[in-house]
Amino acid sequence: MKNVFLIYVRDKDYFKLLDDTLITSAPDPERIRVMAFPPLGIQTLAPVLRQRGHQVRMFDTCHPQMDAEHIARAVGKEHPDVIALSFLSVTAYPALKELAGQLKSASPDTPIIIGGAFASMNADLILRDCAYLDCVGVGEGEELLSDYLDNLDNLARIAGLVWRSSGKVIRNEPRPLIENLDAYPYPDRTTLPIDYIESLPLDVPAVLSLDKFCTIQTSRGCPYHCIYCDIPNISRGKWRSRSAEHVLGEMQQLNDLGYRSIYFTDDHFLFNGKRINDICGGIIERGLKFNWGCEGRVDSVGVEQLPIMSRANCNMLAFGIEAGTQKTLDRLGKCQTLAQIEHATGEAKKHGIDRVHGFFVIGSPEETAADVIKTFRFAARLQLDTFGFNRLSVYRGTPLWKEYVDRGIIDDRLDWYKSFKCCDIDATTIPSSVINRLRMKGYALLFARRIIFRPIRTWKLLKQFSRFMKISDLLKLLWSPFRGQRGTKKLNLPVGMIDAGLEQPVRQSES
Ligand code: B12
Repeated sequence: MKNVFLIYVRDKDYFKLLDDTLITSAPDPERIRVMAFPPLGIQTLAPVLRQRGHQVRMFDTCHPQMDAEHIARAVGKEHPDVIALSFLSVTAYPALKELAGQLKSASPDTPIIIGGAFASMNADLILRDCAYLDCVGVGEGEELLSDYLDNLDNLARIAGLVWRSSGKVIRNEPRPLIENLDAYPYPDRTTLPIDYIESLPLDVPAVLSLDKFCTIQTSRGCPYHCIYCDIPNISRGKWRSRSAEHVLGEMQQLNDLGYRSIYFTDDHFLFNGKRINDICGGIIERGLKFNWGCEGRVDSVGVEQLPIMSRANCNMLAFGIEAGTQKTLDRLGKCQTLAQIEHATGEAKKHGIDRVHGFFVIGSPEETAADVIKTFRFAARLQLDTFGFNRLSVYRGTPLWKEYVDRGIIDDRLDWYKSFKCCDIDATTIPSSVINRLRMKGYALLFARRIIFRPIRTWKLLKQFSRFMKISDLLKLLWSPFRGQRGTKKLNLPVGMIDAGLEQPVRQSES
């Protein structure tokens, strides 16, 4: 039996404590409400370790009493056998390093193992970069972490572990993907004294509902290869799922615990039509009372399951639309057509999905200003309720990162811990300043078309947002696309451009 501290490390830009002026009475002072996604990774791992006889204490650094100082004090006092740090993406890596340094000095003999998406794709580089870390668990942690706890004195035999031995970084053979995802207990959503509040992405604090909210993962992976996405890398291009029965068992538990809003973090929930049918049929049969949201591709079979999804209280469906020109869709490797986008979003609305959301990226390679305008015009025609237009970013481990390394734009050895906006580093894109201008015009077009052609639906949506939002925040939300770039946010640039003293890639017109 090992005593494990299992810690979810957050990037401070991705959570916001809910100001209790909104809530009259907070039942449990220790308990906090935070606008953030729950830490499903450690919620998933904790019950597995407990089931195997280990003692697990969970921490989420968004809790003021679980920040670095508090955790370091607890580590210094209790000296756990192992500290396991979990974090999601490149943006949280600086916070992770800082915390690891504090925990290592609080208990130098306690080994620190880390894991999560970014860690899995950069294990060797992280161990070379951060001396406070002892090893990295690559990929799924259910078997790997308990294997590690059982073999602390024989690390060479743990598949999927990257560890340090007499100054050398050693990578053990990869651990196969878990075949039977039904084999594990349901995530622990009760131990952490935190209520996670369903909210929109955080540049404007929009509380969507105060219903008891959580996330669930019913399948893993995606077999498609969009050039900007790391998921195929993480899931080795495979799609695997839990059985409908196993998922419904968890949903029954959540329903009975009072959860009334659930978001599926599946990379691609719409992949298997029959399974969707079985899950939705079970939700209806059992009379489960929660609303739920999920994400998927427009070309998936699941689109034909929309009628039963709607009857099963699916009230939010987000599609990876990305662009409104076939040229850019093909450049991004989306393997989907404009017609499929119109069909899927139209079907979703026709079958009563309350909020249909479209994810878009702008500033893609070879995308012109005219293409971006076409994308906004296309979006304006779609049956979407909400939409997000983010400048395309490149992350290590994606095909686009590899392309930029091959084109000599990114130095993989020196830039590995960064992510970049393509429009800041790729000469084939349009400049960021042009994108922001086009985005403002585009949002004006989208808002205008909604108010003129769908006034009732737009009014309903605004009413939904304003239920828990201060009017000032609602106005900030509506005005946010028109505020343009605020202040001089330091650009993330590759060493090659910094050394050349370049602030922008040298574009044809300028050369
Ligand atoms: C849901 C999600 C979000 C949610 C937040 C979820 C959260 N928990 O906070 C939101 C929408 C807020 C979000 C935001 C972002 N995300 Co996101 N997100 C995801 C998504 C789709 C699923 C994550 C999830 O819930 N997994 C389910 C749980 C069970 O899995 P897990 O946490 O990975 O844990 C498992 C293993 O990793 C492992 N493990 C985890 N911790 C540990 C610890 C140890 C010690 C060990 C041994 C193992 C281990 O075991 C667990 C069980 O198997 C992933 C895609 C993916 N498939 O990973 C992208 C993903 C992680 N996100 C990504 C990105 C880029 C971002 C953003 C930067 C996007 C942006 N520009 O805003 C932000 C950053 C947010 C931040 N830093 O907090 C990228 C990361 C790429 C990279 N190289 O860093 C991914 C891979 C998506 C992609 N398309 O490439 N995201």
